[in-house]
This record gives sequence, C-alpha cells and structure tokens, in this order.
Amino acid sequence: MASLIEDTIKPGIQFINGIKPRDKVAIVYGHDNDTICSATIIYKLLKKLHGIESTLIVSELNSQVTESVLAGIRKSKSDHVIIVDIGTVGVEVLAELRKISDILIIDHHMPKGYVKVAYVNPRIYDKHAYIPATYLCYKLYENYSDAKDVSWIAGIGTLSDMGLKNCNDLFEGVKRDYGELVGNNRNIDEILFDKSLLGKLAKICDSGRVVGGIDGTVLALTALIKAKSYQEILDGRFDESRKLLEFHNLSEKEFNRLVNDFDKSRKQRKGIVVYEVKSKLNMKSPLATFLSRKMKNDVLVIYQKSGKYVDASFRRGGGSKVDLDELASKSVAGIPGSNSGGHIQAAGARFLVKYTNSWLKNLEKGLEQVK
Ligand SMILES: [Mn+2]
Repeated sequence: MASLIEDTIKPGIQFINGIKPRDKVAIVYGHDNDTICSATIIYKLLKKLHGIESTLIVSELNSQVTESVLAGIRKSKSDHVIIVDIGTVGVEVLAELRKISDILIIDHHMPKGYVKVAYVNPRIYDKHAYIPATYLCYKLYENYSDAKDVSWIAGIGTLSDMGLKNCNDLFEGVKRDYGELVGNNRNIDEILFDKSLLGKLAKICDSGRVVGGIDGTVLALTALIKAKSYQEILDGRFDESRKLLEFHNLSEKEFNRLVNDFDKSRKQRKGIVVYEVKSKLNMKSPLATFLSRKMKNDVLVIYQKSGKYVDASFRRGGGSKVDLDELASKSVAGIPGSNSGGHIQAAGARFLVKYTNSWLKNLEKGLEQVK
C-alpha cells in the first residue's frame, strides 16, 4: 500500500516541484465532495508553499471539461492546470490545454491513455485499487507539510466517496487531530457516514450540490476554502457556511420523505431494484448510497429526471458481485447521446428522457450478460 501510494503520487510531486512562486495555477473540479475537497487541499497547499491563490474553475454538467471551461482556463492565463477527480477529459480539450499550460490530472477512475500529462491515478498500478482523489491530494500535501490543517477536509472527501476504510492512516490522523469528528466509531464508511460528526460535515458539504446544483457545489467549495476549522462550517459562522446549513436542513427533510417513498414505490425486477426519484433536489446519489445498504444480493438502480435527461445511479448490495461500470455501460448501449461511467461498485449513466423505456429494457438484459 505504502509503495502503491508513493508510486502513484510521484508525478504529482514532480509537477508541484515545478511550480514557482509567481506562477499562475488553475484548478478544475467536478461536483461531489471528493472533488471539492481535492480542489480545496491543492488550493491550500499552493497557498502555503508559495502564497499562490489558484483560480478555481468548476466543470459543467456531468463534470465535463467543455469549451467554456477551457475559455475560463485561458482567461486565467495559468501556467499550470490541475484537474481533480474528473474521470474523462476529452483529447481535443487536452490538446488545446497543452498549448497554454502544463497539466496534472489527479484521479481514481479507470485510467485513460493520456499523453504528455502528469497523471496521478492509483489504478495505473492496481486496477482494483479504490483510493479516492481527496486522499491522493492529502498525501501530496503531507509530502510538503504537516497535514493537520487539512486532515478534516481529507476525511470529508474520502468518506464521501466511501473509501476511508482503504485509507486507514488518514482515519487515524483525523482521530488523533480531531477525535470528536469520529468518536468511538471504527473505520467503517457506512457507520461513520451515519453516526459521526465527520459524516454530518460530509452531508452539510454535499447539500450544496443537492440543493443548489453546480452553483451549490461552488458554494460548498468556497465554504471549505474559507473555513479555518470545521467548527466554522458546523456553526455557520460566515455567509457561505450559514447558507450551507440552510441547504442541509432542506435536504435532510427531503431525504427522509424519499426514503419512505422508496419503500412504497420501488420496483423489483429480476435481481434489480429500480426506483425513480421524484424531487426538485439532486437527491439521487445520497439516496442511492443510503438505500444500497438495504440491498443484499440485488443491484439498486435509482434514476431521476433532470431537464431533458435522466441521470441514473448504480449501486449494489454486499452480496452482489455485478460489475456496475459494465452494467451501466450496457444499459445505455445503442441509446443516442447517452453516456455512462464509474467504478465496479458504483456507477452512473445519463440519457434522454424519451429513451427511458429502452433503457429499462436494456437494464434487465444487461444484468443477464454481466452476471
Ligand atoms: Mn471520486
């Protein structure tokens, strides 16, 4: 493990060593806690090392690095671009980016064949490794400085991706520095998420995205960057953190309503439980993570309409070995304008609303094939 991480972060250390105090840096991030915590830690590292205030650039829908994201990077005139926890960056975009700056990608999805990019991804060395991006950023930070300042942020991001159990030194670090955040709980993500103060912080940060979409993600990131301690977030001590607490209240109420609705409206198919979330909030992923624990051998598929599209989350019970990345990909096979991605144990898909029925059919067929 130690050498897997050392090998993984080495290109990141080389990249950061090449950043000089007067350089400009842009950090590009996605929308969940793992990515915003990654961005925060890298931001704080560069600030601490060189006083650099990086430009933070949020990706667009589905964490895409689009032309307009590219335009934002160009405008920032950055010498270095760091992209965190974004699974796919298009070749054309990378080619454009390479002309204006050097690039570091810190990620933990299945590795892509990127060229001329510094690439930090544990799956280059072990394709089964499940090490969230925030943890990789934490290890980078630790290479330069005592990481106590950011261990609570690293805890939030890593726990939110349900990967803290694979990162025990971080768990121990949080426990040592901020014992009250984990209490007497063992390092089991599900338990920590439900019962610990760290889990509550994770929910507060995620409520930005849940209630406010991409703008809410930016709000949560701003709060994390501003916060000198986790108490400032828990107590709502400044505008952004106060707003986040309001969002958290709203999202908790809606979450409980939907958990009840799930029991009434879920549809059991062969080996799959399917549930449509009907909500104005972006409740799909937190619900999927929570409800998957009710599954034993079944796959859980939760989907929600968002504009013209349907977004689906794939999770599985502890007794299921179905490769969800593969199932998600089969579910959208042949559906125009669709896409899918993720990990073996958690994946997602997106397609136009009008293809919902074909998608549901593909889903059942796909499960037969993947099993
Ligand atoms: Mn992640």
